[in-house]
Amino acid sequence: MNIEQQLLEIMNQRYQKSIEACTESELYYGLLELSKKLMSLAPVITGDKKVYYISSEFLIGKLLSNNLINLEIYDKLDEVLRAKGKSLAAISEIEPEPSLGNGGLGRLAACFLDSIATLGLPGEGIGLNYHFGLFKQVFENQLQTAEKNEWIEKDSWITKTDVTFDVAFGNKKVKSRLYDIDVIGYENGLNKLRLFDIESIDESIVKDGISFDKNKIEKNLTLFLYPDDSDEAGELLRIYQQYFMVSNAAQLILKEMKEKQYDLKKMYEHAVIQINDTHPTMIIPELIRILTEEKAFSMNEAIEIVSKTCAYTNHTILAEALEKWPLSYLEKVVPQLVPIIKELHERVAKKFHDPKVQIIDKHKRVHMAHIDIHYGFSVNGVAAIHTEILKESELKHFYDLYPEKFNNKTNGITFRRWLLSCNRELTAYLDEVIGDGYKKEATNLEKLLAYKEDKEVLGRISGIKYEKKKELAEFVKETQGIEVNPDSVFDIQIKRLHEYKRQQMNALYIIHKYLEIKSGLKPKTPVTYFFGAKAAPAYIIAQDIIHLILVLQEIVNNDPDVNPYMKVIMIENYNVSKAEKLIPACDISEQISLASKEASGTGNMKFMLNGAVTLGTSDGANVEIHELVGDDNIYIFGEKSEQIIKHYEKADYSSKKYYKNSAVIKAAVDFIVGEQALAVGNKVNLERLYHELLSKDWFMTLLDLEDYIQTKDRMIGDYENQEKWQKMMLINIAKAGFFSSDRTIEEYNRDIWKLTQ
Ligand code: 26V
Repeated sequence: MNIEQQLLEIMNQRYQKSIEACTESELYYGLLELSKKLMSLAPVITGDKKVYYISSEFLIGKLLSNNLINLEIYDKLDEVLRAKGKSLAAISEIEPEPSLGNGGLGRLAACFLDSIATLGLPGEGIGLNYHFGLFKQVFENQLQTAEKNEWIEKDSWITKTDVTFDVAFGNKKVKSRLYDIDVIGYENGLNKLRLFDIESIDESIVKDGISFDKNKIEKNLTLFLYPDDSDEAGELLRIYQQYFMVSNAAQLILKEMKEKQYDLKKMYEHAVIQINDTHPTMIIPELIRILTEEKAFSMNEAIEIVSKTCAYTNHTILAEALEKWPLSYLEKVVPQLVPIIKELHERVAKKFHDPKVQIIDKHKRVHMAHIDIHYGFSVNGVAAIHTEILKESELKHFYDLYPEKFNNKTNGITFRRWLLSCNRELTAYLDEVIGDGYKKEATNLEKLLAYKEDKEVLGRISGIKYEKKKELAEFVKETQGIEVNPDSVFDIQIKRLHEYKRQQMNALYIIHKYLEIKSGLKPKTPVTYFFGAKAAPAYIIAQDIIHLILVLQEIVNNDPDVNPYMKVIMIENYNVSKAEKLIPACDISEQISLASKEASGTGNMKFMLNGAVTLGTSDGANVEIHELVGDDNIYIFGEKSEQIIKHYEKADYSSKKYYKNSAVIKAAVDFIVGEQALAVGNKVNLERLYHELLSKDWFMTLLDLEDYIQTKDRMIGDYENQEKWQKMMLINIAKAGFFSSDRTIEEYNRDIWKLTQ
């Protein structure tokens, strides 16, 4: 039976209707059934050794379109449905987006699962099945409010398995169940994402917004991703979640080892565990505990086996994101791990006397990253500059001890989602011009360079950009009721809200432009400034920055003097699906973190691949983008990481100095607490942000502000020269091949995992 007949049969069985008569929703569920059936027939990827990618987040996005692409039936189905007056793109919209991740770390895990399967490598993701996941963001009175994000439906990609385990904590025991989501490689076989849940979950304990009783572990353990940890109960819950994740992972891995009759002594020949940031670190003491207590290994043997199996990826140098749990909390939640952790600590303390490399510090806090580094065989950063900073400053003391463990794996993105699926028009045109070889070997995109002076090709690429801008404008009109001019420059900053990412610097630029226009300086080119960002509910200054952006949206968009020249759009509840609409429509990609602070960034890669030009600091993967496209095809500004690190060492940065010495900076900062802003916004939020910028400004916004303004003005000016701009677009697309996550995964496999095929 061909695909069309199979779909007809499913629709007929489910709804006794023809395709023409079915609703988009009915067609979605029919296609879900069809895809699941086809995926179940795909060959399971097997091998002697498997990678287990343990992660607290998997930001997988909607799956229908991607799975159809990877099954190689998207185009055919698109054609069949179109002939019957239906749109596959519209049908795909029906799917609720899984809420299993927060930001870059979770999205990277999802891209990696796609690439692992695409390369035919045996591997699975292991994580948790959060019922409400990351909160849903709703704007009310120019403030972010948080609601539960209900995404799990009866009929979905998730398959309930009959695998259950017991997980014991110090004072209680819960039963877990395994749920699977199939991961199909592009023109390849099948792997799985394994998500654990508690059997006794109780969704009804969530009261207004996202509040719930944090002490009822048996009911709440898998309700939310990163529940508020501003009190002790919240921190304990995080530890419960983490141990639940790794206890299940350990039981699953050992179950497989047993089924395959592998010798546990040689576990590392069959399993490699990639620890995604510090959240899954307890897998190390947990495996050692099981091997010594239940499998009769000596402590020495157990430590050796586990250390040869586990590898750690660091995703941030921000001290506050490097987890340090009070030993007393671990004693409460996982007392069974405490003797193991103490033993691991003792061994380190005996060998090394430097307090900076100890596992338990003098305040009796357990440094999770230190466990990973001492007792794993690999430590990797996620972009060249990030790994260098780890080696030379943040983790220098460890690098001195174990230089051989450190390696870099510059992040990547799956082109299936971030080009083939989200920008079908550009994909089709690239196929026409350079053939489709880039889909298997991404660096083939360089073939495009032969056309960098070709007016026809440049015009077509820019025409596709214009179509995507019109689509985004329509979407914004429909969802948020704001009129957007597709002839304006689309300047986009979408990422988690954090002071180091400096959304506040972008906001200050907007204020500066607004004041310029009000004073009569009319720009040639209109610009639409887009933001998308969620802020952790307990992160006060981040909430204030969102407030400022929403206040600016209100002021700017309702001022007829400036309206023809600028608009501000804060996208509500930014998520993967919205990124898929924003990225193809972008002209200016904002990557403006304080140098040294953004480990890599992956949005920067997605934008580049879709023909946006980067406005960025020398940070994370921007540095590698810069090297690839050259000075003429990127706009780099701001102080370099070496200088920034020195500022921190010397503690010599004073934001007030910049404020006093520059009339432009002063005017922009003062606007935050000026009459106009206070007429629209809240005094408390705006004043707090104003004082933060003047008294602390830990991430040095004012340091780079003038350079940012000048560089951005020059960039917008260059947009006028369309010939120049289009060439930059083409070169960015052509050079994006390096950032395919297939390349990243090949490197992980070559240097760390060493899986045989
Ligand atoms: C830490 C914490 C600490 C407690 C509160 C909740 C929470 C959530 C996440 C994290 C880890 C953040 C690390 C992270 O997301 N890093 C990002 O990783 C991306 C993929 O490597 C990278 O592109 C980004 O630059 C980096 O910020």
